[in-house]
Amino acid sequence: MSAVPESHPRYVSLKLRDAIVAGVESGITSIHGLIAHGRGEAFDYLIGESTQPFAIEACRAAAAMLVLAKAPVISVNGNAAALVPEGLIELGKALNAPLEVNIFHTSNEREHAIHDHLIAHGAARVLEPTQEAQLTGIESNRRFVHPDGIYRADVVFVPLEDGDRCEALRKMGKDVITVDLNPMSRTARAASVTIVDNVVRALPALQNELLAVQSLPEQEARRLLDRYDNNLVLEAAAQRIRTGM
Ligand code: PTJ
Repeated sequence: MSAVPESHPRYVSLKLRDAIVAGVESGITSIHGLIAHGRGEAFDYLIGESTQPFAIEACRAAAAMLVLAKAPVISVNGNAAALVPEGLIELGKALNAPLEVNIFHTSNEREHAIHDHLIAHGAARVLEPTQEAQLTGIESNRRFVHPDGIYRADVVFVPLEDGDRCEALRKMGKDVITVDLNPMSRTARAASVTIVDNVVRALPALQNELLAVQSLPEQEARRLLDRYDNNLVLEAAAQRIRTGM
């Protein structure tokens, strides 16, 4: 860990770098995850490194979608596992939904390491990919899923997704909620709900919205979701990046 003083103006950002580096060193994060994180940092800088109204709006819709879901699942990759293990576990507990390891860069060792990392942080049940259930329309390692998890899910929450799988999940009739700092990415455009925010801020914001939505009558939650327009949210995020407003 780098000895970054708390007074450093980039303290939070540098600690997140430490977390990603630690993830690589402990075998849960892909080396490619460092590059993905750097890309995320650049977008985060441009949105102001704070949760914007368009992210709150998406969190509210995501909360409604998750509350209404029959079989929600939380998909976890190497970056998310390094940055927000507790947040993902808390979300799983709040929804009574399983966590499922699903990674892009093939590695059985890393899949097991992510599984063990989540269990060590308090997860009750973590599914791993299997050969017996596969997503259609996708060739990467992310096609291997668990029959009781992503395969049968109606809603998949998947931070830092890749475009191919997001499109494949949508074609299979599933709703996808993603967290992606790049509102122009294929994932951001293909998802049902895109939270344009850093996953470290998005998870607490989603938990807040979840608490609020869980106390609403079902019809209200449905209305909330019906009114939601992901394209408008993405446009607001792109405008923030272009103009700073
Ligand atoms: O563990 P694996 O093998 O599944 O690999 C995970 C990564 C993230 C390396 C893999 O999925 C990948 O290569 O992703 P991409 O296609 O580079 O996309 C990552 C997206 O997440 C980019 O649009 C980034 O801007 C965004 N991103 C990066 N860090 C964050 C983020 N979004 C939210 N919060 C972050 N902290």
